[in-house]
Amino acid sequence: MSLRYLSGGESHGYCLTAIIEGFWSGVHIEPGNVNDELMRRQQGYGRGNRMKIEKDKVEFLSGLRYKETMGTPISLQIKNKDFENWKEVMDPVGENKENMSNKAVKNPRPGHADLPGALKYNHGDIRNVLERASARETALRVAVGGVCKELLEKLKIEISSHVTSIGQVFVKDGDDSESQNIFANADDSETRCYDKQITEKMKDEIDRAKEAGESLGGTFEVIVSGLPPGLGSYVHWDRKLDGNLAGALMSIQGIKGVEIGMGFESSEMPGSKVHDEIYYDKKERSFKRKSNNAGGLEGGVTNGEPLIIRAAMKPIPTLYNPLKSVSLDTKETFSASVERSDTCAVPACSVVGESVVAWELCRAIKEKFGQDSYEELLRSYQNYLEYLREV
Ligand code: EPS
Repeated sequence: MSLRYLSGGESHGYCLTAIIEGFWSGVHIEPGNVNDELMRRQQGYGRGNRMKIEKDKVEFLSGLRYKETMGTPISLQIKNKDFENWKEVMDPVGENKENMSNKAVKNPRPGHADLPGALKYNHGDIRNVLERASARETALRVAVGGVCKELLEKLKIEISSHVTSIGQVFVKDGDDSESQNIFANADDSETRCYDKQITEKMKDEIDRAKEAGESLGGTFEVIVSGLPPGLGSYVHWDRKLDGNLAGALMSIQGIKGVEIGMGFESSEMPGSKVHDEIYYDKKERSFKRKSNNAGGLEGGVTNGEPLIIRAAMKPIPTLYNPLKSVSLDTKETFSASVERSDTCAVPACSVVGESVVAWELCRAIKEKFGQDSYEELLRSYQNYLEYLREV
């Protein structure tokens, strides 16, 4: 039994679409909640003009009746409002190819999928690559993640995120990143940073980059509370939850690094400063840790502590002061193409991060508990929690 989904859609095509298969029946999905997630992704200081055009809204086409899942494939779509402006260029069944070649892209952007994508699929027009490689696709991942969050919330599993740096502006070390306030404040901040002063510094950094025709990357942290121990597995490489989570985050456009818990820093410390001592909480009848440097995962399995995972996003490759590149046709040196773009999309990316983590957690829940309906799932989930208290 597994949970899977496929997606399709180009950035300026008619719509983005996904089909989720293997999702439990009997789960109430509130489209408004999924739309709230989509809205959260569209926020963030440093986005370009595209976000003024789009107002992402999910449409469910199958798999639900009266907002309740049936266990059948859930098809959903998000229309691209900008398609109206790109109809002639992006027409899936157009006749007049001239309309298409008017907007052909020939000069690949360093750092983008442009060149390797064109070489791989034998495209003379790089638009065929960039339309799909674009981070527009992440709107869909957030919609799928929104469906998953509806289930996770019922199991009292909560996912949040916040931005920890943009360019050279960092959140100070030593802050307690598990505090509830952080996430409420992050949701109110234009850069998803919980600290008001640092938010202002991040905005200045973005303004400076924009003025210089530059783009900026940054880091963010996703934290999940309420996870039971035992999701994922140590028995085989492809069932290790840390590997699957890292893979999911790395697959987001622009992500160049992922770390869990203490991450890279743990390689610089002696073992006694890294590993989290175990004690037994008699009142709660559960095994606990005095610290959480493992970030909630040991051996690819959740250990009952909050999951803490961070990702680093590189600066967006589209530069208004473009780097040198080579024409696909003439091989002459040119400035790379300038497509309209964002200066910084780290705040949006942190919401995408939550969504891909939500998906991977639902997959791990399906793997451990299986079941077809929500009622059955809840029963076996609760039985397992009771077993843990009796261990
Ligand atoms: C993107 C380029 C921009 C971004 C886009 C990702 O799009 P456009 O070329 O239409 O201005 O706005 O992000 C989104 C559309 C989105 O929804 O996040 C790119 O090249 O990756």
